[in-house]
Amino acid sequence: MPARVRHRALIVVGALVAPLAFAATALAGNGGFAPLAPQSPNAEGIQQSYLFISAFAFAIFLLVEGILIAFVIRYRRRKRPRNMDGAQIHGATKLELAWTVGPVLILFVIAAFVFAKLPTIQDVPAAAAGSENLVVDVTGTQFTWEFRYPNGVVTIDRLRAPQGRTVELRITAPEWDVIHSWWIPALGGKMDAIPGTVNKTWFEAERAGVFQGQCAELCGLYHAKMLASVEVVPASEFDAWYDERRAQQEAGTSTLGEELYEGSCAKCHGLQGEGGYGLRIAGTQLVSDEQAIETLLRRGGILMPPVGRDWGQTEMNALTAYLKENLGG
Ligand SMILES: [Cu+2]
Repeated sequence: MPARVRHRALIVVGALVAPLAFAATALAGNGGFAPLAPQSPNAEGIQQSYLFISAFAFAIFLLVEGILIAFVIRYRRRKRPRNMDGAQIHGATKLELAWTVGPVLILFVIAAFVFAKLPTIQDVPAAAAGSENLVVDVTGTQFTWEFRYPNGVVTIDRLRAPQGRTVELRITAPEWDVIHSWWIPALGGKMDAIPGTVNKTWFEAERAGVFQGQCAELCGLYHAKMLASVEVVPASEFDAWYDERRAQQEAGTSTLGEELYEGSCAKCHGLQGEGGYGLRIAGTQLVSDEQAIETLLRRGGILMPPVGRDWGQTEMNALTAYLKENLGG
């Protein structure tokens, strides 16, 4: 083999082997290429579509690569001089028809399957007689998820939900914010949180547990910290918590202040207010001045977004009390 050819061959082999070597790490890192085990009917519909399409993709991959390898071997140069063309082949009507009609049929079958699944994925199921869907307003703000329940309960970054009951999510972002995307893979597909628009999605968790997710639309500096989780608990436990949390919120004894601090403030200012991307706030005069804090949260600062612009007085009071108690001078 001439040196130049050998050199090229090495590069080609290297380029082929490297992805194989990294594939194992990638596989170990994300737990596999398949979606998480679905825990809600809409997530099941998504997984079935994923597997259905993957079966075709895998079969086509095997077919194409198999033929490619067979042809490379069958029609290799052998003793023909390097500068001489191989045999020219023209026309194979049946074959050409087959490779045109085949893909069209495959695409048709895939489209039909996905359209048949779409209602299960998209449409919020009607509530059974005697029960109601739980409707939660979800707002994505740089870099926090806020959940607002019909009875006024507010939670941050973690949505609590009853097992076996349909939870309808109305997802949006404030007018002054950017686009985010709600995504808890085990409980369904992504849904964009767009300023000024309300998008709907839903889930009905089949078992209790905590399901993790994360903002799926690059939304700024701390996009990666915009995590979300759904904690599914048995329905009776949920009902008890729901009423208790409301009472606590009204009495000012809930953990809302802490949740707001960790969700909205700590990502930039540090868990102890020690500073990070944002300024150090621990021990400053500001944190003990409710009025100044409220003004700052509602209007924003030079680099700080107005994270509290749309907060109610409950949230504002919860946060100012938390700040004063925990980070005050
Ligand atoms: Cu985001």
